[in-house]
Amino acid sequence: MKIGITCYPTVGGSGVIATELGKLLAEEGHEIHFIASQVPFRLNRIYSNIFYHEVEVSNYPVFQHPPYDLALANKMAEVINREELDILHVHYAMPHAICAILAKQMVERDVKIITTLHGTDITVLGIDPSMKNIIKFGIEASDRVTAVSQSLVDQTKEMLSVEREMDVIYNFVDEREYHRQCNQDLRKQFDISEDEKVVVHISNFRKVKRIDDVIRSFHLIAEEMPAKLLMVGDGPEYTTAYQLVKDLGIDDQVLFLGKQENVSELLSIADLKLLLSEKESFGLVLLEAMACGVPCIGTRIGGIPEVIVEGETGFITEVGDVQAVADQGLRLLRDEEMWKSFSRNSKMRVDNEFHSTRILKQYEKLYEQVLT
Ligand code: GMT
Repeated sequence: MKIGITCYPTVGGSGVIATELGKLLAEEGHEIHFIASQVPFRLNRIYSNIFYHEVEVSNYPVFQHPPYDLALANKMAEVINREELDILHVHYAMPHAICAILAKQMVERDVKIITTLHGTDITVLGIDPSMKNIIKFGIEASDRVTAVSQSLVDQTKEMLSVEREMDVIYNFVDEREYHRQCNQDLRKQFDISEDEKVVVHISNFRKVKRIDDVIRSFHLIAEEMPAKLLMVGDGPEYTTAYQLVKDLGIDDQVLFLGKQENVSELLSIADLKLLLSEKESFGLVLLEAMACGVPCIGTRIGGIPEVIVEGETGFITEVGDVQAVADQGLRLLRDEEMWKSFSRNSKMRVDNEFHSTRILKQYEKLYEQVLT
């Protein structure tokens, strides 16, 4: 098949999934055309059957706001025609789904539009009155719609009053990259002693991630046992988080590592992963951690309970209940047998439910269905 893919090319779960999917599809022999504003950051090697088409936006002085969305639709139409695309798969509804529909109207070709919803396109933008109706339009006019969790399907139906059928296709990780590696040297580099447990948080440090809760939970854990917290990522809450760590006097135990590329190396030295968000349609970072055998504690919201199995691969706590996070974290970190079994179960769950081959097949089946 000839498949166009549009995504946000910078760091973020939706861009990661879109790019990894494109790579897997290319490995299966499909011809892939990325249409985006930059080369997707995970497109880190050459494939003879992956092409990149850059969207160029005119900066003509009369435009108060450069019309990126129209330039994207124009580029999509051009690529659909020239490359004879069968499918245009867009990740993140706003504005990609709407641009794809506009592009389809511009061409003669009966290209099929698949939209994958990733979360904030619905849970944040879907409640913004300036965008709600156009997002609903994009979803309703797509040929097929998928969402990364059942929770996201339910929220989309409820928040946007959408009645159409939507498929749940879960996220996945590339198992070749995400697996536990032995890396004692990295522990030494971070000055982590043998008796210290390593807790990790990875995010874009936005408000929805409730970084304060991560730090406060860790503080309670670190009062009871030697531990270090690795904070990976960057974003608007970075400065506040840094200040809280100072105020709590735990700056020796909390390491802010900024954005990192080889996250699986860091996860390989971790004992516990915390994701305590108030909104999270899936939580790809949980899957990345689980693939590296790291048990997770997450909040009972969105898609998190579809990823973590309570009492088997990790624990689920209520939003804001930092004491419960610390209690469950300590229980797990103190009980070696429990930790080993959670670690094994996590890895097994990724292999059984979220294996890249399984998810790839689900997308391929969807493409075949829509084309027949
Ligand atoms: O806010 C983020 O975490 C980034 C955002 C994105 O657009 O990449 O992530 C969303 O999509 C990811 C991939 O499907 C999901 O794993 C995240 O849970 C989702 N984020 C939210 O729902 C807040």
